[in-house]
Amino acid sequence: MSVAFCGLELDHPVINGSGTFDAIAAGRTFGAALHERFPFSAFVSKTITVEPRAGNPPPRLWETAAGMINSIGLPNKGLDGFLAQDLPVLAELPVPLIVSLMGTSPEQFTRLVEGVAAEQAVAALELNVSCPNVHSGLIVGEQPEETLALLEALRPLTGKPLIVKLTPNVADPAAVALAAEEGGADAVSLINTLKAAAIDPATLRPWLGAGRGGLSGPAVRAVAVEQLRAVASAVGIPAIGMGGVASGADALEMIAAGATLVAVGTENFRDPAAGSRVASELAKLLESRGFEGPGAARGASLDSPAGA
Ligand code: RRO
Repeated sequence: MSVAFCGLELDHPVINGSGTFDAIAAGRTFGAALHERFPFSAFVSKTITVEPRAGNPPPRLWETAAGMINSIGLPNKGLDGFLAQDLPVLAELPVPLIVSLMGTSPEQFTRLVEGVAAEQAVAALELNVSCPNVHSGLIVGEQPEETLALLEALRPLTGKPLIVKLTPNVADPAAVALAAEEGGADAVSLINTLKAAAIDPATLRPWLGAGRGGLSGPAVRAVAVEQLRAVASAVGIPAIGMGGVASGADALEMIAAGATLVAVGTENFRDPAAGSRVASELAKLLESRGFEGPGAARGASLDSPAGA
């Protein structure tokens, strides 16, 4: 089940989606058992920004049929708070650490990359250019030109892997992925959440404090599979596939759509051990289907699998 990803050797292909598993809180709850049976082969932290943020006004969650809408709004301690308080705890995790970053300008991204990449405990960086819940006037990942310019600014700052988290809220995600690759990204991850809203049936006003949010869970999986196939067919860099993965069969579908790694997101809220379960179900499924490992099934659904 081991898999090579951007120079990292991972025990299996299942990781977490950023912001869907609080490893620090889980450590307080589960103690040593968390490290003994850590559910993911690498850990992606919740996105941080340069300055601390309080997040969006409540309510921040709405449960939908087969999913949920979040309007969390990126609450975090800011770069200095993360480095001082969170990183020392996350550095103790038994798997490689990927830190997720978001800025509203190239200068902010530069400060974040410079602050984080120098830390020995950080294996790779994920650039979140796709958060639907922070309204800065420009979502970099909605435009290939902005994505390319951002990568050209950040690429010289670090030799560590840069993963670009793509938005599904565009007509052509493959064009953005290609721009990320051209700018020197090492991998892409997709999908972030789909723009969504819910109306409070009692008041007929928007339920979420911010008026809208991002949809995740099984409801979005078919959208993710379509976009993953399009992106994996277009680029030569590896992709992390996510969007409603809740079982080994879902993970195999992502792998067949071209994913090198698969991230579990919303399902972690229902079952904190979902990552381990998805990985073991995937292992059994691969074996029963006669695949030697996840790599053997990668891109099986594509007309021209990557590397073919
Ligand atoms: O914090 C959030 O509201 C959030 C983020 Br940063 C993101 O990238 N995707 C999402 O659905 N929510």
